[in-house]
Amino acid sequence: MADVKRDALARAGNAKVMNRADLMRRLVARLKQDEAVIGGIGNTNFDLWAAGQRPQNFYMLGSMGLAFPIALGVALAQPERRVIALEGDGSLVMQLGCLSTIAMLAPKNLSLVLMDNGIYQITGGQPTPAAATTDLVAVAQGCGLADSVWASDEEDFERLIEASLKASAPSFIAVRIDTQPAVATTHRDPVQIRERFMHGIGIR
Ligand SMILES: Cc1ncc(C[n+]2csc(CCOP(=O)(O)OP(=O)(O)O)c2C)c(N)n1
Repeated sequence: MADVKRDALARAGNAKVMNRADLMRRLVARLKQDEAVIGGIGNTNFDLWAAGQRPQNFYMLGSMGLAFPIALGVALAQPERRVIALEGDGSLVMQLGCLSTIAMLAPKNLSLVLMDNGIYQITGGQPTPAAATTDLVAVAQGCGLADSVWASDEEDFERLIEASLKASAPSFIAVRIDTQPAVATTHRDPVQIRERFMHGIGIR
């Protein structure tokens, strides 16, 4: 485990600091059609919205740390559908246990994307443990998510996303991002968001 942590920290240290909105556009451009995408509270949500609204997108409002658990539920309920979840580092720290559950249940169709800016940006920029002591790729690996890596730059991110969409095990892709604010704000209508998503994944 010491080696795993050292390797992960080395990759984190080498990872380019990228931009969330740019990565989100690259991610959405790689989607084929039916993939479900779950945005976490705040900035991942906002930049996903800005990258182009799709009925297969779900925008989590209000509670930290629920993007990965919601995505796990969708992935288990619809094993034929690829599911991508986006979460901020502060939110993931609040809900770390979900990584163990995901590793144990091991849905083949789930890609987890961590947007790590090292701060709780939306509430004023307080530092998260990810900025100081906690390497979330090492945590994910320790939880049993073997396919967990830091993206080294934008091209690496696109390659990792592409690979994860074809993978037969859950994957965890972490990116270091800058502190640019999100480029838009999700329209806050929870009922509409839920209904649109249910239609989008064929439940309604
Ligand atoms: C359970 C819970 N605790 C606290 C908050 C207040 N809150 C909303 S967003 C946020 C920070 C989120 O940080 P992170 O996930 O790193 O995303 P970022 O803002 O950096 O994009 C906090 C503390 C909340 N909404 N829910």
